[in-house]
Amino acid sequence: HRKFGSIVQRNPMFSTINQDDLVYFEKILGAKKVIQDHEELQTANTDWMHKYKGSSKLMLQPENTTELSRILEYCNSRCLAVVPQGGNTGLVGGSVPVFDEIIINTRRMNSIISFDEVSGVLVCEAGCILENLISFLDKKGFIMPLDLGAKGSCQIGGNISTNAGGLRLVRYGSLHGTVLGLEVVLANGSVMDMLGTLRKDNTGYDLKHLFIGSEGSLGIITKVSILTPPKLSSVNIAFLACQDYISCQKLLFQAKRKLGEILSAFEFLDAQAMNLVLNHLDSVRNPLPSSIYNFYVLIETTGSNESNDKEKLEAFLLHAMESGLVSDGALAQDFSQASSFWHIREGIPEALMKAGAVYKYDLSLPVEKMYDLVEEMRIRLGGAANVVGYGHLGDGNLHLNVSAPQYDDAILAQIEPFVYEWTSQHRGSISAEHGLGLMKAEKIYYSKSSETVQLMASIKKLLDPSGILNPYKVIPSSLLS
Ligand code: FAD
Ligand code: 2HG
Ligand code: ZN
Repeated sequence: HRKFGSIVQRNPMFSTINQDDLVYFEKILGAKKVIQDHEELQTANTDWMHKYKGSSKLMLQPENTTELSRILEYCNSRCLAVVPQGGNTGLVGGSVPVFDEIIINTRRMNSIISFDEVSGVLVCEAGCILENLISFLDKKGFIMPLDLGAKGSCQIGGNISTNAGGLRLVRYGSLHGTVLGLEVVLANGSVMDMLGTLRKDNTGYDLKHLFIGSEGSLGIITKVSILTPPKLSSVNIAFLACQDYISCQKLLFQAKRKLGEILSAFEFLDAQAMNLVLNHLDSVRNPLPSSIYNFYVLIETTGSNESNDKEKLEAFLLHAMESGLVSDGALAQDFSQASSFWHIREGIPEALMKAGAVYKYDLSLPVEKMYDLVEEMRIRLGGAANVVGYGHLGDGNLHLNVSAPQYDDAILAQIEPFVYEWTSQHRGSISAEHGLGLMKAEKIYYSKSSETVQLMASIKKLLDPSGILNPYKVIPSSLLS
């Protein structure tokens, strides 16, 4: 089984499903939550990019923690491998089976359990779709501390399992800070109630952190408690053009100082990313059509004083233009214009999909070095592919994407291992926010020491001795056999 450079073999220790298994699952779940329909399975076996495809014959959709616990207890006793799946928007091949693993989809676990308007703590089930949580909170005058382009499909359980970063991390921090509690079902079916709602709790090891970002390899998240910030009245968005990357960097430096307490997003895209969106997404219009620029920056501010915030942002922009950092810019005048600016940035992954084959790299790098990699990659590939750079500049997170008409081993050989070696040499991370999944399980050593990886493997073996949870992902398989 060859998946974009890495060869994986089915672990012969795993059983294959038989008639007795199906009878058991139907008995505990009822027939409608035991899915064998070819079309539904086809969708669930295929990832968002249509790059990773499994061959699972079974998807289970438990409705509550008890059902999920009984499924896992049984799978563990039978040595049946499983893949936890939320919205299936993951970008590293982590959310689909590699072979015939049973898909455990959390979409039916989608209730909001409680919301405390004083503390802003939301407690809900893991299968709640992010956008539904955003809408629920909006009515209460709150927002989710994370936002991302996949919000219409991704689930909060999937977000936490990947430790998704997204568009507002620069302001509200990572999920390791905002997730206050989790309920998790372990491989053997035992339910870990860590669903605290407290900001502060230093009673021993804070084990919930093990499950934030572990991509379903240690347990399945069933409930979540998360701290949500109040919705503030004044939001402003500017779409700016810069002629060179150094200006983008200087703009970030200035924005952190001059917009500090109201800065809520600082995103960038290069001309190649802008062109992709303009060429492939019908609804997108260029807000700065008078010229072609090398870089675009999207700055959002969120605060509580409309006149003050706007004045502050306008003064910042005026200064940035006068000093030559910004060549052109537009300030959204209403909600619809603000959405159209966001649509450009959030639409890049979709535009890349429409353009053909895509090789994705999600890297943390020192901001001053980040764009050198994009330029070096362009030189390496010559005209063979379109190299696109964009991402969460405010967080030091580059999304390097290589777009080609079709997948081609010769292109891949030009990109890897170069991209990982380069990142490692600059002490970056080969997975800033998407996770390792199947794509990068074997590449973990580029970002982690062997002692650290060994400890991860020991933890995995402790929590999941038979290795049934999301096999072949995150940790090199050789360490788990
Ligand atoms: P899935 O894709 O279903 O699963 C992801 C991983 O989590 C898998 O390993 C799966 O096994 C595991 N998992 C899922 N649910 C559970 C659970 N309940 N318990 C345990 N394990 C579970 N990511 C960012 O960080 N920032 C972005 O800005 C961003 N933007 C995106 C934009 C687009 C258009 C797309 C398609 C993806 C984007 N992503 C982004 C990728 C991101 O990882 C996912 O969108 C999201 O966090 C995954 O949620 P999901 O419910 O779809 O999970
Ligand atoms: C984003 O920020 C997502 O848009 C996707 O994390 C990144 O497509 C990518 O490489
Ligand atoms: Zn991103």
